[in-house]
Amino acid sequence: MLHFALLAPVFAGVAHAAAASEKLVIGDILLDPSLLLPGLSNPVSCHNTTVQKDTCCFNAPGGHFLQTQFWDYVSPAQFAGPSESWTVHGLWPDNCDGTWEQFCAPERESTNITQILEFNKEYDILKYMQKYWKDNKGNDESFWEHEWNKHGTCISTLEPQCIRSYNQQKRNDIIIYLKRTLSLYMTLPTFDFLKKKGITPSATKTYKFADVMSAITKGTGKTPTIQCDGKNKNFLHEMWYHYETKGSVIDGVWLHANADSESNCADEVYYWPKGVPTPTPTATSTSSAPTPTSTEDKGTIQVYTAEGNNVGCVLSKGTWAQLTCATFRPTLGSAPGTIKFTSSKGPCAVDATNTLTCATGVAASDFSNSTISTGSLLAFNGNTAFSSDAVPTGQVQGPIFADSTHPQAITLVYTRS
Ligand SMILES: *[C@@H]1O[C@H](CO)[C@@H](O)[C@H](O)[C@H]1NC(C)=O
Ligand SMILES: *[C@@H]1O[C@H](CO)[C@@H](O)[C@H](O)[C@H]1NC(C)=O
Ligand SMILES: CC(=O)N[C@H]1CO[C@H](CO)[C@@H](O)[C@@H]1O
Repeated sequence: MLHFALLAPVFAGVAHAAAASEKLVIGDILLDPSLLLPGLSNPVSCHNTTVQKDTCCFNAPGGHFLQTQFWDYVSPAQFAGPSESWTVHGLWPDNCDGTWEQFCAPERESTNITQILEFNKEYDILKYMQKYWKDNKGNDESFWEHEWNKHGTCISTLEPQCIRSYNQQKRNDIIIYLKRTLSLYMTLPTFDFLKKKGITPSATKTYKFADVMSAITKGTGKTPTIQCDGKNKNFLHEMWYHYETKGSVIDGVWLHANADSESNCADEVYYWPKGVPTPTPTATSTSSAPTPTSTEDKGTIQVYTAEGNNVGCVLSKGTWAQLTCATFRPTLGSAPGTIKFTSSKGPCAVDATNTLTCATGVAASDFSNSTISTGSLLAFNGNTAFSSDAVPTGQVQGPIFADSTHPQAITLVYTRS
């Protein structure tokens, strides 16, 4: 059986994720079961009881698919994608026993996926991929190539002889692989599945892994594989959704399936906010009580944006700027497990308008801290989110608010000098 690769658009996918208003139309992949293409009468992949000769209409040996997603939170170096969306990793064909093939056709590997998309005038797809299919080291093109070369070339129903209008210049096999990956991804809003169950990114609390698992299982009806990283495997990092297919990857039906591999997460996990500096991998808790600091302890308070960029530091009055950093001396706070700070102007407090101020005569406020690679991430009332009006430039000093009410989201990191 052959397929037409590029017929009229029949499927409009609505992008889930960050911006509900964001829509992407995935045209050109047949996805209308009413057309009842021949492959749809084939058995479900991995459930055939006889040998299926036509692997253009039956995915084999890779018949168990994974649409994999990342939560790329490692800041500031390796975080990627919108702060309220998981991002695409790829679409992988596993064999029915959990093993898999890889790099199946060296002659069909690609080194120019961006150019191929442009050649096909698939500018919307490219733009969407640049936002949601992110490499955490910043090299999206080579990440896309890797996914296609390693996994896409192993999908039997995408081999050129299965695509009737296959065109060597257009590389319909690659285009279909990308589009199918995205069309599945758009129906798998991991961020929203979790949010519905009250699981949202936080630098201060952990979640029961069982609750994360059940939120996702509720979303699709089947169990995912969830991957965590960090030394204690307690930071959510990857979500793998499983499928079996009826028919081809081009126009077949996708059926949610249970995981074919184990999750590796600890019982309690962090869902770390993107843009907040990451704890060191050895940190097991971000809310442990600070130990007494010696009187010689002093340092600066660095300001980071939500994108994880170090854009300035706190000055002696409690404002911030891209100027010489003030020195702060931490001492134990009045509540257990907290610290307070004093600058040359006096104790630092969050006042009635939620503004940070250091001046003589004010009663120092308690901050909690957690150890991260660059220092101590500060929290006020358990919240690490601070804000300001904008990133101040030149001699300008900006106010710091101990809440998220102002447009420029920032975090504060005490760094011992
Ligand atoms: C299912 O079909 C594939 C592809 O033809 C074949 O390799 C496999 O042995 C079949 N499974 C069974 C149980 O017949
Ligand atoms: C992509 O690279 C291949 C191999 O070098 C080349 O033949 C093809 O013309 C390139 N495609 C585009 C659209 O640039
Ligand atoms: C400045 C300060 O007190 N930092 C503390 C933050 O918390 C860690 C972990 O408890 C302590 O080791 C630091 O001294």
